[in-house]
Amino acid sequence: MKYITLITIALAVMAVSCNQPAKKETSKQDSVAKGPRVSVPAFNEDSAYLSCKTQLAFGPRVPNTPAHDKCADYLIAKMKSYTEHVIVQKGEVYAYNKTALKFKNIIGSWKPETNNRILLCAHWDSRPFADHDPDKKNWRKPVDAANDGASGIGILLEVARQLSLANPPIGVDIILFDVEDYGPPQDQTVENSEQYWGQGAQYWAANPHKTDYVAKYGILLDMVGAKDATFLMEGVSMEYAADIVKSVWSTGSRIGYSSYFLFEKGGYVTDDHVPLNKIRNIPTIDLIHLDKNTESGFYPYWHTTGDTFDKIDKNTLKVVGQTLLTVIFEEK
Ligand code: AHN
Ligand code: ZN
Repeated sequence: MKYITLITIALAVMAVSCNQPAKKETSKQDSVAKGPRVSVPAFNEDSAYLSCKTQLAFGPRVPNTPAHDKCADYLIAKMKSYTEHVIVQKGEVYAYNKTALKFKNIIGSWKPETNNRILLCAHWDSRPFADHDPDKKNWRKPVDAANDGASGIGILLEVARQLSLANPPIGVDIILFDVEDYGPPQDQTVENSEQYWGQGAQYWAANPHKTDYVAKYGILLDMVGAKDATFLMEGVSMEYAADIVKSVWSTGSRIGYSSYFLFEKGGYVTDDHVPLNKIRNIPTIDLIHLDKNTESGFYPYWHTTGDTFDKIDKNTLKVVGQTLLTVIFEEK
């Protein structure tokens, strides 16, 4: 099944042909010259890379396994080393097959007293099923989830470290969501299957860690570590938060990363940003590697046993991490 539907492609073609101005010719000189407007810390890609590696060393972080428990302890300890404001939201949700899944959403905050704030998030659990592996024998094996999980978390932990060193101009919450990736295997028919994806985020959206929680906008990272990643403008993000998409893409392009941030519409993805937009009304974008040349529409090793540490590229971690830090420190 093609995940990015034909309708989406038709819409994308329309959007490109009707709305998009001709791609601006920016010379290399321009993008180098127009750096950040304010002083922005330098994102350390080695540090993000190492924390990806540490997550993978636990083994696949599949809910209800020892690797999942140990990884949670690691993430909580790291977050507590970067801010005194850490909340671990624990609970239980039910998988498509009625398995009770214990989860931990891990929330770190900076300037918790202000409502002038933004939210950054990614998922830290690993998918139990490599159901898009080219070899059918692997469809019930877990995914190492180097890119699909660990990359976003590695970047957010380094952003957290930077926020512990330099006070941001606005409030920031970093949420490491659990149980994103326990949706039904693609070879099984399940009714209303969308409800079984992004369950940690759904829980948080219905039960935020603070009553009356507000944020100006949110940025979700998903599959943000592969070499030469391409970030298309994802459909749900464009419906709910087009101005945020455009501004993040512009910032990334301006600081020199225009080959990653493509001003081109991609398909609609069922991801953790959906409940944030629909339940909590926080305009939230999905910064996700969408590939025009794969059958799934995603990064080539998505939900395969090939989503391993060797797929992680330090340059891409730097691109995403530096763009996020620029977005944060240019806020007012
Ligand atoms: C679905 O496969 C329905 N959504 C993709 C969201 C996802 C899974 N992102 C990473 N893993
Ligand atoms: Zn996944």
